[in-house]
Amino acid sequence: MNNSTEQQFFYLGFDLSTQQLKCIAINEQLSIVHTEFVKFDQELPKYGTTNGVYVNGDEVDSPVAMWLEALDLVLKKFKMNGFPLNQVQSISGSCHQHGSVYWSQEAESLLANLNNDQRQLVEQLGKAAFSRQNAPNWQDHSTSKQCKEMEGVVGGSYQMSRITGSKAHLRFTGPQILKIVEEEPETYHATSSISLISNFLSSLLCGKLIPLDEADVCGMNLYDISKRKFYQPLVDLVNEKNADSNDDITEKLLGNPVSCKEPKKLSNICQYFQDKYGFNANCSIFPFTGDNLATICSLPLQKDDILLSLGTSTTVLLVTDQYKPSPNYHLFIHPTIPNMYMAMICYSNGSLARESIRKELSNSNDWVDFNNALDDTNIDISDELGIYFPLGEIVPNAPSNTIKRVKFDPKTGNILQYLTRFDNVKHDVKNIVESQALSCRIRISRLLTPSKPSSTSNTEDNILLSFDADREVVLSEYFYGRPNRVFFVGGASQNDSIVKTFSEVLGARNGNYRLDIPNSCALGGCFKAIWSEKTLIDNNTPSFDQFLQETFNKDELHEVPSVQSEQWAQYSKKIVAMSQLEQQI
Ligand code: XUL
Repeated sequence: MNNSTEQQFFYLGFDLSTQQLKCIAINEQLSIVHTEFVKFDQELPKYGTTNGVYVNGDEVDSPVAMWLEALDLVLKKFKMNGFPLNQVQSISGSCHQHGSVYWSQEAESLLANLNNDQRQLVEQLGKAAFSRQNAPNWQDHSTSKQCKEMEGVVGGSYQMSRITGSKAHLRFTGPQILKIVEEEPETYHATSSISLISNFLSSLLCGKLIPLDEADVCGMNLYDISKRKFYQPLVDLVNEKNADSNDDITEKLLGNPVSCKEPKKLSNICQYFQDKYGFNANCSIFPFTGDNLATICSLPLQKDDILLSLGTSTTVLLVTDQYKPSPNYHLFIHPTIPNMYMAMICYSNGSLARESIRKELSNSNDWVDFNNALDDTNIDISDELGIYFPLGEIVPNAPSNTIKRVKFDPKTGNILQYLTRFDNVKHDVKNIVESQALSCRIRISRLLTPSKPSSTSNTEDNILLSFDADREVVLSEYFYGRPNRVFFVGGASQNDSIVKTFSEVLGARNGNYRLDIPNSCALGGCFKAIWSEKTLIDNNTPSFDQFLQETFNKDELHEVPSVQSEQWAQYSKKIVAMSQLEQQI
């Protein structure tokens, strides 16, 4: 140990993603002091995974044993590189969402008896601790039948989203478990407990089975978010399908999840990790959560703040206190701020769609021509709208190669004409970025704190829209909400013109920022670990968002230049047209 690390306290954040296990250590100032990772395909080749998974038709899963090996390996790297694990005060982390691990009847005693007898985790738990050796992965899409069965019980997609925060999704854990009940009854019967990946990892560190995390449980389609308990008719469905035994799914899920209302220490790190890696016996383990949920913990995000990832796909994460579910997005309980939720919208089309227009515009490999067109105020698209989905889209649900261009009446928003081309590809440049941003704005606006309509917005309260397939929403609900701040991350967040357009359409009141957070999931785990530990020691520790606000290094945030957020009102005119266009898909 060198002088600089002497007497200091550290906090670890794990990130078990599909392709690697990463672990980061931070100090009291929230600075990263050490990082280690294990890449599954490259460093554990004997499992023969590709990008961390096995793909078999529409089934996608990962070997649980590989994750056990990765946990030992990543900690071994910390130790070999001389990191003082005995100075780690607390640990939390994140894992990819929706995957499920099936523990055997022996799991509990095997976990309780883990010891440093030279054998690795994989040798001590091995096959015996699991009734199913592979964990279904979020990329699995083999559960259409189960999604239909589950939505049949609750009365459709809107009802499902109202109760569980999301409509039924193929990757969600409820449909995945139901499929195992139906297709692998022996496996299900041999299963003592089922965990998400998040409480699988915390169970290993605690040496005992840990219940689900209440934020991550919202990715299962089983939890009634308003009532904060499993939704009985869905529980009954799973139990009834398993007619051969009296197994109760809620018992297998280890009862009530661990509440996120206040930090809850799960236990100290178990003896195995103390003996093998030198962890302090008092090192606390706090609940692990899902990767997207940890991402919002990596920044001082407050109510109405948005984290917008402009990557190959587009992902919107929003902190909200409005529980207004819709089949268009997901709502999860916030992992660290009581009475808040995280909304998530996942689009499949992002940078690839923009790139295809860029290629139509010019042969150049850079974005100069594209950006010049986007910034050109002489190109008027105020009565035009275009949507561009070269890939099949999630919201709105659309097959691949859905591309539509229209002219509409700017006074009413009514579509006047469908076009095969605009006069010039430059119009497509402006339309693609604008419509991508507008789609985000429309879908988040009902979740933002409602405010008075701006004087320029021409609201027609009696016009009804139906973005939400099962019910209609008053148009004005889409006009009033404006984000507090928008934080842009991902590849295109470096493009001034794209980010400026998104910022103007979204109309944040208190600034638009961009930043680089390559370690967001693991960092979210670190921040949760340090804040939880401090709150338990000192009751006066500020709330999670205040704590980060005070401690976060502001130098990492870069303000987006020259945004005119008052442009926001003019885009309201396009909302009716967008609604009509989407309904034609
Ligand atoms: C979210 C989702 C993915 C996984 C893997 O619903 O399926 O983001 O969490 O990252």
